[in-house]
Amino acid sequence: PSIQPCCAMSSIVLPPAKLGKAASSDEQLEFVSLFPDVVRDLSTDPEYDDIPEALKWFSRVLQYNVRGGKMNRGLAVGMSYKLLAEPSTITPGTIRQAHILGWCIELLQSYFLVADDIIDNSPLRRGRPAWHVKDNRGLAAFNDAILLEAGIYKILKKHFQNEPYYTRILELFHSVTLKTSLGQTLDLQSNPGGKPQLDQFTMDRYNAIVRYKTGFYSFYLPVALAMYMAGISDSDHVRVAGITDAELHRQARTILLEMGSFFQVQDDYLDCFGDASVTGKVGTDIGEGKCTWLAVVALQRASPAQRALMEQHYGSSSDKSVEVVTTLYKELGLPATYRSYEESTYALIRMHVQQISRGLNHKVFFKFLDKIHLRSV
Ligand code: GPP
Ligand code: MG
Ligand code: MG
Ligand code: MG
Repeated sequence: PSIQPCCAMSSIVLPPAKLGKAASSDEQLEFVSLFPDVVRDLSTDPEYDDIPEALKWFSRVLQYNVRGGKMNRGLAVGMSYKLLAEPSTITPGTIRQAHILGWCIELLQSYFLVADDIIDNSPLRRGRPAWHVKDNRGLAAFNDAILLEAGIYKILKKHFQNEPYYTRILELFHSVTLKTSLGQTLDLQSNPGGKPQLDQFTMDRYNAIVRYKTGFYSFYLPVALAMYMAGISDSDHVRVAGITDAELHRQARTILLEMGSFFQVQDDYLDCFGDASVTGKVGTDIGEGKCTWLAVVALQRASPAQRALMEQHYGSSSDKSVEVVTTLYKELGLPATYRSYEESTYALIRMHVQQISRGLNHKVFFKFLDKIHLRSV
């Protein structure tokens, strides 16, 4: 796709300090303090000392794109590892390894976001110009996305190649990347050529999109990595009371994918009704004609006249069309429906965690869930 010159929005720059919580806890400080090592591993490699300009650019790409987010995914690896591993195996060294895996997820996330912002024509990310907009970088930003992805495998090799679980985590990164891009494929198939296919905007289709594009990499990946580090290997090995490692992974995946869908519904709601000075991004879903939770619920409720308004305005990025659709969402009562969805889904996921009687420590799930409940960012 060609990149349209990005509207007035590209000049909006918000203070990054407003994004997420400050690194206050020891855990966050510990995690953040490892980032310079990750940058150093990637940008000062003697293997490439014949091309210092490229390494210098790589360092710049990392500094701009990997930092500035909430780091929920990255932090979740260490947090989960401490809850899941045999206490005698938890050392400063293994905690550091868990945090390095956390940074690999943050690299994966930055790779997806650079690509996603090109795809979604989004001008702002984390309160700053999206990378493709910054300094008119345009589609050259796509190469930087590839750099970010390649960085993951270099870090994994350097720090994990001698670990018994190296192949498992490598394959997990590969399979999660495939699942995410298949989710992104479904997301893009909702509006081929920029024309939204409203008759395909069903809740079933929506659920498939968000399960794949968000759930695996944002929720299952961090916990699964911690499980592998803790020796829970996705095999037929029987661990507790007849439960196999494979069963524990299935259990975690089921709950974490539910959480992922919950998170993406929130993301869709905030795209339209969130405060850009808090979310650090400006909504583009209506203009881009995305199959979102709001659009699906609106179409379920719309009268024929309201559906005609959706047909006419959804997928058009003019201020007028975005306003017509936003007003329609309000008339259909979507903000109130969202609030009740958020409460009931939160309660439902909690209940599903509590129903796990034999298996993983419930705190792994609750810590994650409580971070996203009632979020505005
Ligand atoms: C969220 O969609 C999904 C992603 C960021 C995954 C992207 C995956 C790729 C393979 C590129 P979104 O567009 O709603 O996210 P946001 O609101 O943050 O732009
Ligand atoms: Mg997208
Ligand atoms: Mg997007
Ligand atoms: Mg979004």
